[in-house]
Amino acid sequence: MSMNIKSAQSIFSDTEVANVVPTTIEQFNQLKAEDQLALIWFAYTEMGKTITVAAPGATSMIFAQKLLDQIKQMSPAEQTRVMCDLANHTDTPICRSYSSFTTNLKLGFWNQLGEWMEQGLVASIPQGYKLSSRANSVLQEIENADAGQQITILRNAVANMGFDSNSSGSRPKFREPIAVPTTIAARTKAKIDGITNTAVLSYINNMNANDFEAAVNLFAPNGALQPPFQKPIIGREAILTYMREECQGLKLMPKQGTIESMEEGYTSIKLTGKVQTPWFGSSVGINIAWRFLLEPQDQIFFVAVDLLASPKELLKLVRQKGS
Ligand code: 45D
Repeated sequence: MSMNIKSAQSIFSDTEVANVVPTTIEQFNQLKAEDQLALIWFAYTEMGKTITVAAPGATSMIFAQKLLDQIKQMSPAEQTRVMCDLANHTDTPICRSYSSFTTNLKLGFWNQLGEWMEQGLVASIPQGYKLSSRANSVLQEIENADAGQQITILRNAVANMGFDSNSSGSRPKFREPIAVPTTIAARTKAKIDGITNTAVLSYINNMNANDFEAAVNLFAPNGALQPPFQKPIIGREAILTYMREECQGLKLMPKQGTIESMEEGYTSIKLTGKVQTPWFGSSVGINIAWRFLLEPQDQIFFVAVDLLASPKELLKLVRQKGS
């Protein structure tokens, strides 16, 4: 049997991922817009007690500034309307512009609105707003999740909003300024218990240096990267575009790994550890597994990044044969 993406996806298949993320998002999407906005508001302000959101890169925010200023000028009723439109995926010019933003820009946009709501410059959630009982149980589930899962849920909720005229989702994105890779001398070198494989170590080191071209060159030409709860992104060019949009300033901290020989000279490697996002820095460590499938010449044929169900999963490396 030769390797394909489907067989690659099933390596280390006992890895337990945080299903709380897709299930709460699905329930969240069923709520009415007012409940969605209030729920995020409650979740966000409660989390704010324990974590400080890093200010987004000022340069990128220029792309959202026009829209933000436009909203700031509106009456409170119009402001509430725009926010509901975003949650409802209504076809409006603002919802279309929002959909053309990268995920980070969407987060920066809401982060600014949130600050303005707090300062009373933009319409806030009405005092004493009562969530429906369904919304309350979704909020409860989010509160029970770990911090890495919580911020992933918030991020996905924000990413889904707006109106996308192109249902395939492959719309042109605003180009964000591309970060300059860290100078060679200043780069960190990952140390991962149990792993000496150069391709995997180089992947981690290049990602941590924002050197996405070098990271992508480690992939086979038809290689694939599968982000948490997403379909695989296939081919070097698509992966590079994705990395430039989604991976700037990430800190990958794999701690341990295990390696297995596969048929036809392939190798599979699983790493577990933490990832930090520039949004929350060291205050949130997201529990992650990387599942690599390497070709005989060690090019990356496939890597899945999984959000782990619990910290227990960090230690579950050796595959239980026959289970
Ligand atoms: O609606 O190796 C208000 C890959 C109320 C690549 C609000 C990766 C109203 C390969 C509060 C105003 C990327 C896959 C809204 C690795 C309202 C690779 C605002 C993994 C919306 C390792 C809400 C990377 C706000 C990972 C402002 C796992 C919410 C990265 C803000 C994970 C939420 C990054 C923020 C995550 C969430 C970032 C800023 C989970 C950020 C989350």
